[in-house]
Amino acid sequence: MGLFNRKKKNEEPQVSEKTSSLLEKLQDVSPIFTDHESDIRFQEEYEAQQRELAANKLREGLKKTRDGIADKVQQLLNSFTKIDEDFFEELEETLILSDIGAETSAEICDKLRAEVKKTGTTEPSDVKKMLKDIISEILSGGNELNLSTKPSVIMVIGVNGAGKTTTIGKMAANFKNAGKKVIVAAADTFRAAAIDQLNVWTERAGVDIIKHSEGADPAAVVFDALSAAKARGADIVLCDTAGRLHNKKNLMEELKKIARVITRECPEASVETLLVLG
Ligand SMILES: Nc1nc2c(ncn2[C@@H]2O[C@H](COP(=O)(O)OP(=O)(O)OP(=O)(O)O)[C@@H](O)[C@H]2O)c(=O)[nH]1
Ligand SMILES: [Mg+2]
Repeated sequence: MGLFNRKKKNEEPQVSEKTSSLLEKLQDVSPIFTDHESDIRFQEEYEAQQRELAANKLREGLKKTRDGIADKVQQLLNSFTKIDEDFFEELEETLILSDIGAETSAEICDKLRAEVKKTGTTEPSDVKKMLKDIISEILSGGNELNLSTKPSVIMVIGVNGAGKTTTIGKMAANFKNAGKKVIVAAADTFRAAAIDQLNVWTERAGVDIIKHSEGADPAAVVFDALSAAKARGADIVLCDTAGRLHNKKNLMEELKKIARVITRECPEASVETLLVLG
C-alpha cells in the first residue's frame, strides 16, 4: 500500500494495460491511498493495533500468574481481618483447589494453626511468612528422590486414573529443563491409548520414549528402555505402568517382574518407586 499514492490531481498514473488491470484487482482487496497523510495515519493505526495486541497478551500472561496459588493465598489473607477458624477452613479449601492435595493441605493448616497459637498473632499479614516457612519446610522434608546413579530409575505406580501418566509427563519436562537426559518407558501396554497418551507427553517434553505395541510384556519394554538408557547415556528412566489395585495378584506379579528386570540389568542403579494417589 502507498505504492501508488503519489498521484497528482488530474493526472493519470503512467502504467501499462497489464499493470492497470492488476491494479484494478488490487484495489478490490487493499486500499490504495490518495495522499501521504492517510498512509501515515494507516501506519499509526496499524502500530496502535499491534501495541494493543501485545498489551492484551501481557495482560493475559499476568492474569495466569495472578491466578497462581501464591496470589490466591494473598487474596485470602487480604479478605480476612483476623485469624479464626473460618480463615483456616478457607485456606485449606484454597490449597486443595490449587492441587496441593488434601493430606498436605490439612498438614499445612495444622502446622499454621499451631504456629499462630504459639506466637499469639492475630494479623493475617504475619501469617503469610509463617505459611511460606511451613510450605518450604514440607517441600524440603527429606522427600528428595535419589538420582545419584546414571541411569536412575523411577517407577510410577498407582490405581487407575490416579495421574501416573500425567505425573510422568510433567516430571520428564522438569528433568529435561534441569538438563537431564530422560528416557520414558511405556510399560503400560494395557491399552494402545495409554501408549499414545504418553507419546504426546514425551513429544511435548522433548524426551525419548521406548514403546512396544499394545499387549506387549511391560517388563520387556523396561528392558529395552534400560538398554537404550545405557547406550545413550541417559540420566533418568521414567517407567509408566498400568493402573492396578494392590489386591490384583497377577498385576502385582507384573510389577515384581519389572523390578527384577531393573535389578538384573542395572544392579547399581538407584530405583525409586512413586505411588501416585489420585
Ligand atoms: N486436577 C488434576 N488432574 C489431574 C492431575 N493429574 C492427572 N490429572 C487428570 O486425571 C486424569 C487421569 O490422569 P492420567 O495421568 O491419565 O492417570 P493414570 O494414572 O495414568 O491413568 P491410567 O493409566 O488409566 O491408570 C486425566 O484426565 C488427567 O488430566 C493433577 O495433578 N491434577
Ligand atoms: Mg496412565
